[in-house]
Amino acid sequence: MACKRGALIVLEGVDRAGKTTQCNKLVQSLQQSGRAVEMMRFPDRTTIIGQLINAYLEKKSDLEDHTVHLLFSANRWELVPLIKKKLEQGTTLVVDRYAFSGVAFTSAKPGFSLDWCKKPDVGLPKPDLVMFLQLSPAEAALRGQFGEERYETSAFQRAVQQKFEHLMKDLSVNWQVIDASQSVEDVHKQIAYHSLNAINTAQNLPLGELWKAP
Ligand code: NYM
Ligand code: MG
Repeated sequence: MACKRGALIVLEGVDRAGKTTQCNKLVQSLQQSGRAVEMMRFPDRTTIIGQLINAYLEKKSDLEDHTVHLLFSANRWELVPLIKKKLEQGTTLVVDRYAFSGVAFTSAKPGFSLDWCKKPDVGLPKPDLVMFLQLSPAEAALRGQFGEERYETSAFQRAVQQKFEHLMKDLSVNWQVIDASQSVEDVHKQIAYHSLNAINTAQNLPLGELWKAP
């Protein structure tokens, strides 16, 4: 293929770690340096499935826990054709949350194993880089009150953090832990550094499949 593929770059972390701010800054700085880049976020609340998820998160509807887990996964799969097309065209994608949030949030509920939670996302396009914005519950508390959405309590967020820590032990994923307690600018510099490395490496490698044995 003539054109080099874009990189799939994911930002993860508990709520209020600064993912959305940093995704926007990263997209801006990569654009300014002349690179083709677009932002995506999960859940993508604009699709039909996304609207079901949105109503659930806003507590306007109740969904059975397995069901909503599968909807979050389906919301990723429905965007896979677009993700693959963009990457093939040479566009780098900066993604605000991905399957790791899916697994961390559901497995923080009683009765859900990490293993069961990973299954529906096995085979998704594998990110070339996953940056985890690390913020302690104490530091997160300093950033003000939680919103009104489901999952936005400190007890649940602590459980989610522990699940993320399990997921980060998986060395088949290119994890980079970023100290999110630093200034917005300092966090951005590290994110930009890792992203440029990932973009350079990815262009010569085929896109992988998440959580699948090679
Ligand atoms: N969330 C997000 C999940 O529970 N499962 C998933 O697969 C994903 C992608 O949705 N609290 C949760 C994490 C968040 C919430 O995210 C919405 P955001 O970034 O605040 O829109
Ligand atoms: Mg949020």
